Amino acid sequence: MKIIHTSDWHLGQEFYTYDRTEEHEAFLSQLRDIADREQPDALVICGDIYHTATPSNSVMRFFTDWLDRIRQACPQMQIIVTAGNHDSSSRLEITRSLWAHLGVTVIGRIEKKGDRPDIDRMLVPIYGKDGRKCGYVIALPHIFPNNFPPLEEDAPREGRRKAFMSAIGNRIRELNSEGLPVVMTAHLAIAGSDMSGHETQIGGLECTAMEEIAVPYDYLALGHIHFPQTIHGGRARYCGSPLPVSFDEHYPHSVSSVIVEKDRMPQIHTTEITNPWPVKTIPGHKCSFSEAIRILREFPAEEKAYIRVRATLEDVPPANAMTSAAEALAGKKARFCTFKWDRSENHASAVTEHIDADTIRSMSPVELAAMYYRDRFGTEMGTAMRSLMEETVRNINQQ
Ligand SMILES: [Mn+2]
Repeated sequence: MKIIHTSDWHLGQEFYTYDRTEEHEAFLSQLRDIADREQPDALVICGDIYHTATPSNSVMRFFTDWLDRIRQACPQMQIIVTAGNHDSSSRLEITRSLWAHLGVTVIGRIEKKGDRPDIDRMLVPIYGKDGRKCGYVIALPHIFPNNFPPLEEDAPREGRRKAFMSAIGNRIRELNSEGLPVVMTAHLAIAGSDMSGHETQIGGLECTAMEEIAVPYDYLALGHIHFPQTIHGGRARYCGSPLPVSFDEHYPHSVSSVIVEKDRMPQIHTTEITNPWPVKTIPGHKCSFSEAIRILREFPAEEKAYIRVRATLEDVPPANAMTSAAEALAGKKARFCTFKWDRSENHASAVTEHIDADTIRSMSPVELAAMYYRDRFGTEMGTAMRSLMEETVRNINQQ
């Protein structure tokens, strides 16, 4: 069985207020060409189709139109779409029954059949070009670790994920009497993976141990972590996001094609995606603010790029920082986005220098966050961020 494995499209993402349709279009037309050239049996899209749970009408239409174009490039290919943590699981399923007529299986969430979770709905038989069954895809969407449905009433929360995984394992063993290859999808963070480029640390409860996915799969197609990597001795892989979602994802992005055979190592090859608007941090070395602006002025006028300006912060950011950067790029194609401030050696961190446990106790969580923000980014936390923090604190207190 041959599959194309992709995830983390983040359609509808605005990058520092810039619209990314041009890049998403460039990616999807490359994906269409790959499907056309490789004619795989299945395409698995492992979560984070959209960047937000409420994508706009035009973004949803964009997805629909492109998924259909990709399908037409390889009509016998089955397409499996699962929800990621960024997607609304129920919104994704709105068009599920229509897509089913076109060989597209959409799984946003785990549904119930009677009083038990419907596991069979997630087990998708795949048919090859000769019309014969050539494997299975177990389409597991993103589920928060504590939200796995119980198999039996009153089953304790902590054990539910494990019980659910072994129920999937048992069912696929039962179904797959022919011994066909099995691909499983998941959108989660496997403990010990390389999380380079992710702004926030993923850890603790949010990580899943590899052994917890006790399902007899031949290839585990993962989404969630954007840095592409093969793990678990070659049997599991994060295909990575096809485009950078943040400035720290400045590595090659690709989609993976995988040949999966029973009891054999998957054969993986990747196709790099050409991005019309790469992310660039300028300059690539530490320097003063004025030096950074001087280098920015030399940026080629015709080059398309999202620009993050890197400069050393002596104290607080210069008042004219944004205007200086915008002026340095005036008349050029490049899009100025933000700054990355390096701390000067002699600039002490407010948090590490001036704070002790008693001070922390006397501060509200929001004040503490505001101080951290000031220290980390050299500027005040905005009102929107501040009210979001306050709302979060209120929610936590209520719970
Ligand atoms: Mn993602």
